[in-house]
Amino acid sequence: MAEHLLSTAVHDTLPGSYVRPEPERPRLAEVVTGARIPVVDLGSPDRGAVVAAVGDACRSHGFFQVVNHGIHAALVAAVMAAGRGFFRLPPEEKAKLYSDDPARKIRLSTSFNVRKETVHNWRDYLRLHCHPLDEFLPDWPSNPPDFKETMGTYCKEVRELGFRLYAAISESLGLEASYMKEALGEQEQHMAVNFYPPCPEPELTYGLPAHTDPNALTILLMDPDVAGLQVLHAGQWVAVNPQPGALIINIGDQLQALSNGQYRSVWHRAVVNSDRERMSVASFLCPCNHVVLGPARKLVTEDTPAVYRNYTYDKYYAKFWSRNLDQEHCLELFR
Ligand code: AKG
Repeated sequence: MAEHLLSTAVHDTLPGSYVRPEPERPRLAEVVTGARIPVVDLGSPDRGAVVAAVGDACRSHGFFQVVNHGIHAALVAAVMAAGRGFFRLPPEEKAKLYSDDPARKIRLSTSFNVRKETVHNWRDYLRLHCHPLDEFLPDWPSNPPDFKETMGTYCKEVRELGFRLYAAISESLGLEASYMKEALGEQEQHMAVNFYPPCPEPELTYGLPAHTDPNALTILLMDPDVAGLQVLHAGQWVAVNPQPGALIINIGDQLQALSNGQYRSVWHRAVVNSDRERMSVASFLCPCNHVVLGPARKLVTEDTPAVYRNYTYDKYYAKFWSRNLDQEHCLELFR
């Protein structure tokens, strides 16, 4: 129900339904700060160097930042402003879009899956299907007034950026540049505008608990000056502090499968803080629902047998939403 939204009220105490059991808490004091996840300069004229840097980052971290990515800083700023403007709308206006049904293609919701979960997360989110854009745009929020145009333009540019990244990722695996894009079929695209209000007891809860992304590739835009995203690297949680103007890229479960496990869909989480609200905009490129997915043939050899069974994304995605966010991915192992 819409009254569950966190963004409609100021909170002085953390309700019990958000409190994680002691062993599951974020242990913020143990998080590695000041480390940098790899940076890839997409503006470099040296294609070989870009492909090598993407491959290295996918192997070592599963996460990287891209700079000189071609999406204009003014558009990025407008996207953040439109998102914030949306969450500042009066409660009655936001209530019109509220739904806790994961099957709804346009919805404002809270936590992750309030129908299933036992402990909630300190997050509201606006989830939008984005492709084909003309099909969904009419039902997107019409407030703030520039929301549709700004977010629509951003979605198209992000999609193109994603396709450029697929080419570099394919090449870095020794595949044709077109491989990933073709293997994933006519792709769906979703967007989550995540809003994390200040939280009275951030050490007891999460904005989003540790998870891997079920889609193929995620392009994340976030407040550069409010920390919150953390990635699991070498057994430790590492805080991500993006360079100004950078976008964060991560490999999702589908690229883990297509790469036959060479690239990992890495665990990440969002923590909250007591002083400042935080916003992020996650763009998810997803496979076509019905194409058969599985390890690329060229990557399956006698020495590197197929790690995953073939499957279709519609079944995969249904399984993803039927469980808790912080469970192991649902790729089925051969062994
Ligand atoms: C997601 O939307 O799946 C995220 O992981 C968002 C992380 C963030 O807000 O930094």
